[in-house]
Amino acid sequence: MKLIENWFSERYSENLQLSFRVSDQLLSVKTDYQRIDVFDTYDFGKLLSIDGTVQLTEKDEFVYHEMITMFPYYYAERPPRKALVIGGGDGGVAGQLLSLGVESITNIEIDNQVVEVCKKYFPDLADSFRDPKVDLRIEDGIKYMKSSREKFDLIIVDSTDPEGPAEGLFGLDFYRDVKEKLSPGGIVVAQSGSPFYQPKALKMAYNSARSVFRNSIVYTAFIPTYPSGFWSFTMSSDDKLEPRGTNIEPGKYFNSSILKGAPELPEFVKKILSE
Ligand code: AG3
Repeated sequence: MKLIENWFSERYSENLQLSFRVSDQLLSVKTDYQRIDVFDTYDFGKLLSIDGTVQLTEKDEFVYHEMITMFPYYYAERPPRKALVIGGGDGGVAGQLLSLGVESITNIEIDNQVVEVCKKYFPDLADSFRDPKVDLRIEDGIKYMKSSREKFDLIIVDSTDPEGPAEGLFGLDFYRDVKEKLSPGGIVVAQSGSPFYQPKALKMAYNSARSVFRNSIVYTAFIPTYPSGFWSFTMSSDDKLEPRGTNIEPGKYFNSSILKGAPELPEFVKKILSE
């Protein structure tokens, strides 16, 4: 008989948390940047947490990874051929880009341990790093943006929340550097937090993006294991942002109606963006 129940909880506030019952804790390491934990949960499969916040679970990672790659992919005027991923040390974004046929992917992850942990516990995602089309570099994304001379058709910022190492990825300075790295008509997209619980994160990303780019749109997706289950992404370009509606290959979440509908925002989110 099992006497003890184990739970992992992400704390949203003093008064609120989301808890997963776990059958096992597979790993807990403190790296130079953050704490990484892997749990085996009953309902969502393996779960990766960084500094106590859910990064992905086996069961629902597809929503986030499809929406941060397929969505901007089908907004680009021409199919993007060269992409840059900032963060994304689990390999999920790189994997989606490969499935879309992107020819060259540079992936800049600050924490080597995230990559190592994901190779071991989430091989379905991290195996994308074995593909020769993916150039994985362990480097600070903010510094890379300042030093590199390369240009990209699509830049994807797959970061943690704007606390700790990722904070600078939501700021104006970073977006100025991003603009320099985009080829003509290029698109940048970033995860921008839960509009309900993290309106500041969304505001920060949106305001930074808007000060630098001619066009920015916010779109949302349903991600059950992230705070409030309702998540935002901010996408920008100096070119017009319009869906390129042809030959859409649906994913498990993404399809042509989501491409049209995801930028439709509830009133409280519009309010955050206009304040
Ligand atoms: N990166 C975004 C995770 C943000 C989650 N925040 C939270 N749980 N408070 C996900 C990495 C997946 N490639």
